[in-house]
Amino acid sequence: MADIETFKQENRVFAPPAEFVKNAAISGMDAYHAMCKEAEQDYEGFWAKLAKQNLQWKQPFTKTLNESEAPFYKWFEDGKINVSYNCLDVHLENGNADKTAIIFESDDATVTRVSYRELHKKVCQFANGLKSLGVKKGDRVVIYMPMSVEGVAAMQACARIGATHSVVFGGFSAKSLQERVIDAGAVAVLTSDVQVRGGKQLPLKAIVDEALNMGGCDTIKNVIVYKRGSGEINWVNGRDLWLHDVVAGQAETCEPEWVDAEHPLFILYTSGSTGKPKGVQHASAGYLLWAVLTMKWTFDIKPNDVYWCTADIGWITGHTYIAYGPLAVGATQIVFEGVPTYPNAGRFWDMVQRHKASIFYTAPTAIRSLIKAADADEKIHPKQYDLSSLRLLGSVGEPINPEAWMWYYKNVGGEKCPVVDTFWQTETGGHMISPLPGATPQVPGSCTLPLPGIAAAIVDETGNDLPDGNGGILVVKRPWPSMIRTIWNDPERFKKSYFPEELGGKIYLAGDGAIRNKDNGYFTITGRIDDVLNVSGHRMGTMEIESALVANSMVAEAAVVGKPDPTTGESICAFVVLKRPRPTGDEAKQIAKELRDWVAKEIGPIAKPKEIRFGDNLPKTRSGKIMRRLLRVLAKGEDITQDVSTLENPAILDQLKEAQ
Ligand code: 6R9
Repeated sequence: MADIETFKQENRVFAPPAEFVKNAAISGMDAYHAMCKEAEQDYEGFWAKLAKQNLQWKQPFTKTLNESEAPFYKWFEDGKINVSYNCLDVHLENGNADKTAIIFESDDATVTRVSYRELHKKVCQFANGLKSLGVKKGDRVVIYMPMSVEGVAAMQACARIGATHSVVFGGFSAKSLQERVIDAGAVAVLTSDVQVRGGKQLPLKAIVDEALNMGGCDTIKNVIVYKRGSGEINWVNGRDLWLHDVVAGQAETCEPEWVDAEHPLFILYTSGSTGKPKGVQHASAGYLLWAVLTMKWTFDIKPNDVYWCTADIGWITGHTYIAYGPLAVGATQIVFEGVPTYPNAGRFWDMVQRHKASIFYTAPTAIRSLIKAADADEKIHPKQYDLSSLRLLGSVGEPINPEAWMWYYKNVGGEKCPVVDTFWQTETGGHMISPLPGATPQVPGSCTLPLPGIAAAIVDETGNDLPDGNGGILVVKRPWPSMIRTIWNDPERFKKSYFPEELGGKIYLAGDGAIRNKDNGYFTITGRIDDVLNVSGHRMGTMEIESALVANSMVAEAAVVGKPDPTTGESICAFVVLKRPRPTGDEAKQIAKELRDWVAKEIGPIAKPKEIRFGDNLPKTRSGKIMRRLLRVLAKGEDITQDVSTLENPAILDQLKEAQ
């Protein structure tokens, strides 16, 4: 897809429209620089002021930042707060009770509107129901639910009673779910009978049953099931309860549980460079503060906006920019159950048109697949729809190639909407590097500049600053309120992964490479520097997939690498050595299919290798290390030009050259 024009255009600059600048929360670059300066001059004062202005505290904090146990930083630690109170009750008190909080559109396009008053009631009843089952502050609750008002309410209900939620994306397998339940020591699973996507009902409760039957999940007392579908499901008496029964007759108000600012709001598992997913732990107040500020700064949210983030609540984007941020600022948002291609690939544009969405936030992989679809079928091209309600576009999850950026800007935004390319991570809690729509001139493919208060920098392997124009390691030099607090159950891994000694132990290592432009200081993310892949904006560890493959009794050895893919960004390519002789032809095809299905069962369909190549061995150094660098070249279909003299078995490269 990328053509040479793309690269010629990379110096194109798109200034925000004057009208946008005039009304923006942060208006013009001078305002941006002034805020950065304020943060630099009095870092704690900057954050303290914002935390007082933007959050409602039960008990105000007196200490802003505690660095005494760095890198276990604490923010606003003696303050008391409740996140759900800040997302719901505040709007009932300020006259916005009847404002629409959620416009829910189901897979089959049934639309339900829920006001702040109604959502508050739903959350309170849900919270009271959880309490009636004995769920209390500090307990962990796993949420394995589809995109739904109930899914958002489940997260808010946990926050209301001080239970720490761990949302597991509905695409993860029983095995992945079981591992997360065990690691978190959860007391309950909130799920639904099915999820509906693209006209099909897919089981969810059955996967929960399978996970809990695998053993080790003894901490689970209840499974609460939201009824979404129509069919019969398996039922475990005494453990399983319908959500409608749990909430029936519950009081419509629920006094929030006031928790310490640092109380863990949630755990969200994400992939790292080793086999085991990391339970990223976030705090309450600091996380919420950044969710609110970035809604205001990056999304320039206004009372009349119709905001739409297309992420799933199973990912961090769905946490910060669906379940918490938009509610905390009292916005009206669209929550969508379905997929972008059903009933056809014009679904997003049709929905923007029908609901008059004004802010639209999606992933480059979705944009690229919709470009393809629009090229193939004029009828679902964005130009066929009235998208004039849009005023701001956003991108998240992976680098957006300039060509996709330009298409988005022109065809969706009508060349009048700023595009905010937001760089951030599960661990950062919210946006880190992004244009401000009413200030920053945008350059396609660059996430531009750090947000005020975010000390992003580019360093070498020993932590020294690199001059602009040099590619290096992306770090953040000062703690910020919404940063990861620890890895659940594994503080040592937290230190090693994010605050490595090689970099001095106090600066945050993002895990991405980046380069800063010499002229304007703009950042461009060059991709992960560890063994983490990004497939359709989903993070996956190569080691995780390798462990799944070798867990199959046929497999002796496996190495997984990423291969550039025009639609999904990267695709998964696995090199596999079987215990039996190397298969070819139909046998190879058959075994490759079996292994793909195996990985889907072990981790989830999103982790299925697109390509599997079999060899008698893998390219290894004399000390036995697999040379993944060479495998990446082979996966791309390129010839190896590197020195292979340290390779023990160079002949193997020919065998692995081609896909079977
Ligand atoms: C929010 C989210 C994080 C990784 C991150 C990076 C990539 C995200 C990006 C981007 C370039 C952007 N990434 N946004 N790369 N430009 N605007 O996606 O969190 O799932 O934890 O993934 O995604 O590689 O390190 P998460």
